[in-house]
Amino acid sequence: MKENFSNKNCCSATGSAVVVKHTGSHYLLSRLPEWNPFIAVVRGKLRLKGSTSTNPIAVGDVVDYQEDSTGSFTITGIHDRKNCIVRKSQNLSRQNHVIAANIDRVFLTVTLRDPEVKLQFVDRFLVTCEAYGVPVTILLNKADLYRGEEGSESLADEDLAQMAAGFVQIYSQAGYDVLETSVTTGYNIGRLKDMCRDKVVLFSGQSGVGKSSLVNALDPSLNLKTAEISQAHLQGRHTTTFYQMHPLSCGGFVVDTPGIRGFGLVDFKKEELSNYFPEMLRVEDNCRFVPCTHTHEPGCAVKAAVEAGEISPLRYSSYLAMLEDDGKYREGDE
Ligand SMILES: Nc1nc2c(ncn2[C@@H]2O[C@H](COP(=O)(O)OP(=O)(O)O)[C@@H](O)[C@H]2O)c(=O)[nH]1
Ligand SMILES: [Mg+2]
Ligand SMILES: [Zn+2]
Repeated sequence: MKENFSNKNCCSATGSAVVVKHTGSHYLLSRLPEWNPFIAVVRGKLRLKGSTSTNPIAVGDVVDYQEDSTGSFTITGIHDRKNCIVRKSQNLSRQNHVIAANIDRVFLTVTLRDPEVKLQFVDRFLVTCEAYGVPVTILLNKADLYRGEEGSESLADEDLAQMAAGFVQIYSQAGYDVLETSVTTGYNIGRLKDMCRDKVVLFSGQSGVGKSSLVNALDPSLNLKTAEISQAHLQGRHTTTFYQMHPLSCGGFVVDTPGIRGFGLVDFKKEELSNYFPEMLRVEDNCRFVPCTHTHEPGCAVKAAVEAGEISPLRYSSYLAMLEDDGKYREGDE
């Protein structure tokens, strides 16, 4: 085949690149970490390497592309995914929708007030991240609501400050990183920037916690809309929702998922659920029975750890509630 030099501006005739946007009919690809998006299309059905199933291509997927003689690009293959975030449909078709692939870190954003964090929502979300193999950091945003001015001893709100300390304690004890942030004061925004550098990250959490504000604080040029009431209408639907990746001026890339506050709960076997609670996974080898559901079995190391204060009783009750639910929980059930 003769070389085609008609589209030399950014791309060679074949190669691999990352999907940075999907808009119904076509995809935008860029060879990260370069930011030079170009259009590509899929013809026919693509098979995932090493898998017999067909699957839609998601933002974050690494794909192979080929340029044809007219200078347009076709996606010819998808690379294996490091991880992917799947959203279960709430309708009867039970179809799964891949939100994003190859995410380096999810920032689960919560606030103590406006809106008030629901621990069961947090715990379900964390279980989902564990099941998908996506590293997660919890951002406790709006820290200005309870923290005094930098360098001063005074606390803005003692009660809220105590709740914050309790929250941080529960989740650090479970093995998660919790970063308190404030867009208003800039508190820990620098550390957040450091965590995003050269990574593909995603912000998730309930509406109103400050996801868009945080992303704008990382890179004001993105100018994402904040406090958007219309977002409420997007929740629970995904037909009109397109995901896309934005480059951050501080380095790294953020996947924007409009209207998504959680990912729903994955299907799991009852005896596997505790594997998705890191603090239970750590001790369950010492349970007398294998498998152990950590409910009624004698000699249960998890229950012993709860009684010894090594596992938070709140986390344990979330675990029990999830066992009871039997996977019935779906996103939007807050
Ligand atoms: N006090 C305070 N308000 C914040 C902070 N971050 C965001 N907000 C406000 O919270 C509201 C929701 O923010 P937005 O970014 O739209 O939340 P999103 O729905 O998660 O994207 C807006 O009114 C923001 O100004 C913060 O750190 N402190
Ligand atoms: Mg937003
Ligand atoms: Zn047990």
